[in-house]
Amino acid sequence: EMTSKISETLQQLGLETINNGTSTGSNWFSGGSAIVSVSPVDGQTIAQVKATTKEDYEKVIGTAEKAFKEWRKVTAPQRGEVVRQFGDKLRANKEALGKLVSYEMGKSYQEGLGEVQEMIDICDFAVGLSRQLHGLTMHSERPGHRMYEQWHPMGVVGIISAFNFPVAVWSWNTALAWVCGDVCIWKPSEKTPVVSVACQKLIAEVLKENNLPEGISCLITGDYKVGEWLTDDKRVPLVSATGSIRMGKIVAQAVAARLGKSLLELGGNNAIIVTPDADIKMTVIGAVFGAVGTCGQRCTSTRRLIVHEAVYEEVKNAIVDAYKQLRIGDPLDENNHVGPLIDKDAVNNYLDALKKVQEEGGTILVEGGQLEGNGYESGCYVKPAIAEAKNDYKIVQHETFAPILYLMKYNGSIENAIELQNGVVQGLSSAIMTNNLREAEYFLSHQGSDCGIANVNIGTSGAEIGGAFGGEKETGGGRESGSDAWKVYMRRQTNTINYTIELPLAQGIKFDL
Ligand code: UN1
Repeated sequence: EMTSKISETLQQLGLETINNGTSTGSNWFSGGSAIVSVSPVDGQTIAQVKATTKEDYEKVIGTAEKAFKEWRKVTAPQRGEVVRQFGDKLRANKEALGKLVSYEMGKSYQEGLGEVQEMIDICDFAVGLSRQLHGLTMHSERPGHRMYEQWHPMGVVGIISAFNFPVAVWSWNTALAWVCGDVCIWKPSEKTPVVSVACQKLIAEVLKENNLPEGISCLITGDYKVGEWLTDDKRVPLVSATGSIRMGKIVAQAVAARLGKSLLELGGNNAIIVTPDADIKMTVIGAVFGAVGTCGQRCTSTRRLIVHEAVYEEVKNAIVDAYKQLRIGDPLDENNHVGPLIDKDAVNNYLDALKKVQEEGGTILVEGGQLEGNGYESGCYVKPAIAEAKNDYKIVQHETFAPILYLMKYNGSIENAIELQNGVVQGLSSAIMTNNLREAEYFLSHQGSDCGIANVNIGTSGAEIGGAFGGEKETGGGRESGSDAWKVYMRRQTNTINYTIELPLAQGIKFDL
């Protein structure tokens, strides 16, 4: 049954009948077992969504393949127009969707709205892109020949997304894939199925209003097994996956085994380097938001603070003081800074990490722990913690998806800080706080940060959609969202046209008949 807190929101999103499976925007979800969505905010059941069966999956794939044949005939700017309309639907439903994201995932209402804003922004970006999917023209080595390249749609794109950005990451993929002429099958996290049904419903409305096939946007739900159907499926030329390194390695191998393409956005272990020339006030805001925002559950969350010895005590005291101000509680209450973790497993991982850092020799600076009592009934609320630790501790090398910040010291020059910062298997986001031009430029140079994202005087999280988002090493190498990330959703074709009555061969080869 629905809780009073969210029933109005579900109604606004047209999901009042979600529990009998009729409001998914598709009628394939018949046979599967129920996935129960429980809010980490108050432990209440939001709704049940039926899992996709293998039979359902075959229907979905068939529908998607058929839709692709239609969709690729629609011109790219016209596809952009459909994405523009989807952006408008999101604008009209921003508050309701943002609230549902907040309630189902546990991030603050502000962040829920911010997530929907990212969706709107990527739609706008994709609309512009729909007239700019251009290739290059080359000079042929043969006389009377013209050579150029064009980008064609790829087909069915599989999208596996994580609970932490339950709707935005889907939209970064779909908005681009759609203008590129692809159709999408989305496998959201089984921890956040209701928001995915809400999104599917909105796009299904847009497609219907435009007399376009529903299969342009498909939703499948369930656990990793449902994801495996996608990764193993030759009919899915591209699989975009966001999640843990462990999951990414499985996806990458399965997709590679059939020589498909994958786009991976996996774990981060993001650090801020704080130099002697850092603005301490800015550092505190950037580091605290980076470490505790979204309860430490962003890929870009700040995990490590690498502080120069000259400012170490000052920075340490300022951050510890700032943590005293943090209000933890219901994320829908705008007075709170930190909401819950996604579920009790996440709480256990967090507690385990705190234990491990101490076993390895770390010192707790800000005590963590699970919160109990009034307002914390879901069992998912924890205290953001800080530990002094060494970079080579096993637990520091590991991404714990929780608000734990590791503080470490560096001596001497910026090179030493960069060695620590790069000394992890992940390579997503990084930042330096400095007013020293030499240090900033060194950090950004080829000798500097090895991450996909490198920032100066801002934190590690909060990347804008206009840039390419993703990272190196075990982060998986994929790039989503802005810049030229669209290219991964298309296939490149090189075309050479001979407009003479001769047939000269390339490389000057003579072949006389
Ligand atoms: C993620 O955590 O998966 O940069 C994505 C940020 C957001 C996206 C994070 N714009 O923090």
